[in-house]
Amino acid sequence: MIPNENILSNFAFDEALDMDICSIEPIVSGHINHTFVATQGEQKYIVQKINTGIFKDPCSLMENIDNVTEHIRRKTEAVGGDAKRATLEIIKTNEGRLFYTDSDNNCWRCYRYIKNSVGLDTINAGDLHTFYVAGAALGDFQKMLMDFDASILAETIPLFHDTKNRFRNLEIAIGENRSGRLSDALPEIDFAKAHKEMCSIIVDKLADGSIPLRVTHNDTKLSNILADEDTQQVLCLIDLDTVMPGSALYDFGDALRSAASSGAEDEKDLSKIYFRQDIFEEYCKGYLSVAAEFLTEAEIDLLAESVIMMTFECGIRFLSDFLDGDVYFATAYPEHNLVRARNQFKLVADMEEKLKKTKEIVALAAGK
Ligand code: GN1
Ligand code: MG
Repeated sequence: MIPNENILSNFAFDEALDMDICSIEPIVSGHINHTFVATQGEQKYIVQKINTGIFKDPCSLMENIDNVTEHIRRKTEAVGGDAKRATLEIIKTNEGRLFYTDSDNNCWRCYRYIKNSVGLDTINAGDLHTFYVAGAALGDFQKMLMDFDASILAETIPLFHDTKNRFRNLEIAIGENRSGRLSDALPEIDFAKAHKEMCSIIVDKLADGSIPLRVTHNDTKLSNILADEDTQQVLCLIDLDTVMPGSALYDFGDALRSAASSGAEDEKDLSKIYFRQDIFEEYCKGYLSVAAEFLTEAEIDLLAESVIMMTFECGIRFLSDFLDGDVYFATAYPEHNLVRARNQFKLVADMEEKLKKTKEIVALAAGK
């Protein structure tokens, strides 16, 4: 559904958008929300329809984003930085609200497009230094939010990275077999069951306090890091929908799940999918160049395992959704979620084989 004048006229843009001259282009970004770019002369905005099937409380979602972006804006200004490029600016509605609900109950939000910005995934693909920069960007994000009061954040998706709960959901999906596809996924189900104990690695340590609760981004792929197209300097992390209290390990592990894969998340040819330890090493060095000062020993000890765990978690989420009949992730063809699950499990198996070396890389980068 493309946003029309009835929707766009509710936002306090610099100048009202005139549908005769304004262009609205859909952009493919992620599996969850619908995203468009609205351009009118020099003005450019991101317009998104929030997926309220998944984000059931859009008010809390937008308050989270507003609170976090305000914190980043204040801190950036305090050190004389350019706040307009250090975080996305929410364009409020004419009534000063953070999003607009249309007559069909669709929720819309707008951000100012940061000029000359591109996703880090599109910069110098293949240049290892990009991964160092991405790791440092995650460290900076976490550092910037160290003094943010995480208790004011709502859990926009409850139990989002509670991997034990994700596994329980998989068991329910297997038991219910709602799509009737169970027999297509038997090897993947076996793989998941054989790795069940992996689910407790982070969750149990968070629960018993041996690793700290921190503000986490929860979707740290390279395309969610914006950089200046010319200077290639990192500007900010975007897609703050899942900013919640959690573990720094979620963000590190999830970033490398995608960044350190040799191929796309839905590559069908599994011979092309393996764990890029060279990328892991660069990212880890960049990350620890910032984060070593605030991470605890226990967190650093789990960095290598976190990558396996987060890849496994994503795999079981895709597998559950395949068994449930593709009710969560957007899919382009019927086996898409199964292809994704297989792909993630292939990566898990390769990461497991390489774990000893991966841990040595972490220890070296941490100066141990
Ligand atoms: C979803 O839609 P996107 O790409 O931003 C998902 C992430 C997964 C990712 C896998 C809210 O993110 O957790 O890692 O797909 N986001 C949500 O590609 O579930
Ligand atoms: Mg996302």
